[in-house]
Order: sequence, then structure tokens, then C-alpha cells
Amino acid sequence: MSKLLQLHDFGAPGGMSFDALRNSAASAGCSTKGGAGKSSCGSAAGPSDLPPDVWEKVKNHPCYSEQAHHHFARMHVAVAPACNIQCNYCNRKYDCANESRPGVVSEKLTPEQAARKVVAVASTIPQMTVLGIAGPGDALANPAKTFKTFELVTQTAPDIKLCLSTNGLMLPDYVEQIAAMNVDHVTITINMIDPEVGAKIYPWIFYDHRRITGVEASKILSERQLLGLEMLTARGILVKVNSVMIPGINDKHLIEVNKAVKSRGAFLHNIMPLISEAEHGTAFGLSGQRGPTAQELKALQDACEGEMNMMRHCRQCRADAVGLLGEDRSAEFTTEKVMAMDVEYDLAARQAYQAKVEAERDAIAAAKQREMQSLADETASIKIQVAIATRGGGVINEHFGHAHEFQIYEVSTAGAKFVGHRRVDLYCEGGYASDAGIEPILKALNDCTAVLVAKIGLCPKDSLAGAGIEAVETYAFEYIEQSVIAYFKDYLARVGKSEIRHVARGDADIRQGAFLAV
Ligand code: CLF
Ligand code: SF4
Repeated sequence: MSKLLQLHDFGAPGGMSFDALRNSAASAGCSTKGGAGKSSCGSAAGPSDLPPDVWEKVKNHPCYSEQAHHHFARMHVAVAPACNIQCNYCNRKYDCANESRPGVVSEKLTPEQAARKVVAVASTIPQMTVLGIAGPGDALANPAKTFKTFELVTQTAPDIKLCLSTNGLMLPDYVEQIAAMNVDHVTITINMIDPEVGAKIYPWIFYDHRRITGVEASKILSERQLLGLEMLTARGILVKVNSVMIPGINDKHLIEVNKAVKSRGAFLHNIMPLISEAEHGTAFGLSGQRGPTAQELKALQDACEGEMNMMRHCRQCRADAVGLLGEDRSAEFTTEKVMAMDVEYDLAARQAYQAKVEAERDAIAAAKQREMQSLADETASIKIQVAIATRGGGVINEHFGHAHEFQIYEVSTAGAKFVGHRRVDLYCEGGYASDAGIEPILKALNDCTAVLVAKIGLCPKDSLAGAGIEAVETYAFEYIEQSVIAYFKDYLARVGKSEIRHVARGDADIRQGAFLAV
């Protein structure tokens, strides 16, 4: 049985079908508060889809705009170690699992160290446009450190967007301060709106000077989260809601969460897979609670996708992440290295660089548009997925053997859409490739018809072909979406001429939590 069918088989609350849930989620509409949650808004939106003031806020934020994540980087500073709740997927020895991949302990920083690090990164990586505070605990359980850091950064680097992530418990108390500091982007992790569901995720919260457990804890948490969301959107602050998908606990319930946050004006919903391994020492890891498969996650994201777009390009990054989403340059900016660096904040150079990126991005959008027009007469109902090897910039510029991840696009006559990524171990390490190395990659890309790469060797190309996946170098160093559409056109032509037969691909056999094939 396919994993997609298994998700349908889980059933839905109140006996509703998955499609019925999808329809009810889509028709809930957007709140008028804050002007967010409008049709076409969200991570895939472009300048023509959004009011100019909203576009200005998202156009170079790599998490709020899927387009932007190919070009712009973010950095986190780990200034917020404490937390005021306990999530069953978190072990306090590690980073906050809401916004970071557990397993790597961050270097904790003072606000002063953090501000210096921001300037150091900004002078080295001109495409770094966003500073996020996302743990390793909760940003608003450490308000003094969080706001002091923002204050210092605003003084020296006024063009950098400020972003924070919170579990929401203390959010209503700090909305005014957030607005006063011009923080335009806030993420709230909302895993439930039903405290009975919440009691299975949160053993306790610490609120109003006492530890509260059970359903009462989740009731307070949920009320505070939704109140905070409403207060932020009423002030025009863009809110992304993160939800951790926990199969058997809140997977079906997240459709209700999606409706609830959409109706309160959330801009974007990011449903992330539970990362749960026994070695992380979390309650879920130790109890054997599994994370979702790639197909289960995509089916839920598809079901929620209505008037509010879903974020599908999250990399669940760590609390001290630096770089483009999917790359990790944090080791270049340890406190020791930052203190030794000669840093200077050159605003003009940063703006010049970013102007170039904008021009390139316009060229990419125009090329995609041209390619789409050439699909206008196609009526085939075929839909395929295509994997891309890229190092960023919106271009197919990575060798197959050097790819740490593949970006996955779904393409049909309706166009090409980013639907996720698959992290893989390098096929080629230190110039050597092993036969065993291809197997996990084949599993990870098993639902793809083709992989578009800058270059690939004969051996892996043959292995991919044996698994029914076409490796294509034709579009090396071309724009991604334009190439995906061009490949699809060619694919349809070959199917039409009976040169190849279209077959529905199977599921990608990957463990979604770590995005690695097993
Ligand atoms: Fe950081 Fe989060 Fe801001 Fe982005 S991350 S605080 S909104 S700047 Fe982005 Fe990382 Fe996913 Fe977070 S990819 S974990 S969604
Ligand atoms: Fe851990 Fe973050 Fe949950 Fe706090 S909010 S318990 S730091 S995952």
C-alpha cells in the first residue's frame, strides 16, 4: 500500500474525508486583520501577488519567500538558552527543536558577542539579510537578551531584517515591544488548538510563577499562542506558524490548526516533520514515536494549501545557523574567529550586491514566464517530480556527486512548483564514489522522474537509469524552474511520440525526519 493511501486510511476527525477537510480548510478564508493571509500570499508569491509593503518585507527573507531562499541567507544567534515549556520532542541539552535540528549544541552568546558576529557575517556574506533569534531555548523566555541583541544590531546594521521565533507562551506580553523594535517577522510554533492533543505533546509549562501540567497547561499555551497571533497580525507583523507533524498525535489535527491560524491572519504555515531519534534522548525519541514520511508530509501540506501558502523549503536549521538555507557556515564564525576578524559594515557594498541579486531574480522570473507560455497548448494530465542539484542562485550548478541535498519540483501543465528537498550523504567523497553510496540516493529520489545536474559520471547515471530515473546534464548552469518546465515539455513530446512510456513513480523511501534515505 502506498504511504499516501496510508495517510488517507488514518481517517479524519468527525468522519470527514481528507478531501473534505482540505475543502473546509481552503474555504475558511483569511482574516482581514493586518492584511495578511490573502490569496496568493505566502512562500511562492511574487511581487504581482502581494501588496507592495508586504512584498518589501518578504522579498529578501529566505524563509518567507521560496524564491528568496535561492539567493538570500539568514543567520541565527544563540542568545536565548532558557525555555518556559517542555516539548516531548525536545531535549534541553540540544537546540530548540522548533526552529533547529537537534543534535548539535550551539555556542551561547551574549548580546554584545551576537551583535559583533552579525556585523562579521554581514561583511563576509552580503546576501545575509535576516537575523533570527530562535533559541536554543525560547526567544521570549529570554526577553532581555533577545531585545538587547536586536537593539545593538539595529544600531550598527539597520538594513538587516529582525526575525524571532517563539513557542508563544509569553508572546502577548511582548507584542508592543516587538512592534516598537520593527521586528517584521515572528514565528510561533503551534502544534495544536485542542488541549487534549496538546497534553500528549507538552508535559508542562511554567507560567505565572508556577509549573502547570496536563490539559490545563496546553489550554493556557494555546490561548496565549492564538492571542499573540491575533495581536501581531493586527499590527501588520507577518506571522509564520510552524507546526511539528507527529504521526498519530497531531497529524490530522493540523488541518484544524491550519484553519485556525489562517482565520487569524497568519501569513505562512510551515508544517515540519518530527525529528525523533532515541539518541537525542527526547521523550518521543525514547518512546519510539516516529516522524512522518516524505509522502505523509507532502499529502498534509497539499491538503492545507488553500488561500494561505505552505512553506515547503524549511531546513529545520540550528539555533546558530549561518548561510543560505541548507548550507551551514556557522563553523566559519565561532566567537574566537569573530573576535579575531577585522569587521567593517559596508552598507553601500551590501546594497549593490543585493541589487545585482534582484536583477538576476527578475531574469529568472521572466525566463520561467517565457517557458510557461510555450506550454500553453499542452493539455496532458501528466504530473511528474524532478530533482535538482544546486548550490543556490536559482541555477542548476551542482555536480551529482557533490550534492548534499536535491531540491524537488513538481511539474505539470500548470507549471513548476518547489515541493521539498531531500538531504543525502555525498555520493562522491574526496574523489571516491562507492557503489553502496548510490543506494540511499536512489531511495531518496525514487518518486522523481529525472534529476537535473551540472554534471554526472557514467556509473551513477547508469544506476539512476536502472532505477527508472533519468539523469540530465542538458540544463547545466541554466535557471531551475525554466529548465524543469523545458524538461517536462520534452518529456511530454517523447511520451507523445512513444519514445518513452510515462509511468507513475513510487514513493521516496526516506526517513523524513532527517531527510536521509535509510
Ligand atoms: Fe530564523 Fe525562523 Fe526567522 Fe527563518 S529559520 S527565526 S523564520 S530567519 Fe527558516 Fe530555519 Fe525553517 Fe526556521 S529554514 S527552521 S523556518
Ligand atoms: Fe525545547 Fe523549543 Fe519546546 Fe522549549 S519550545 S521545550 S526549547 S522545543
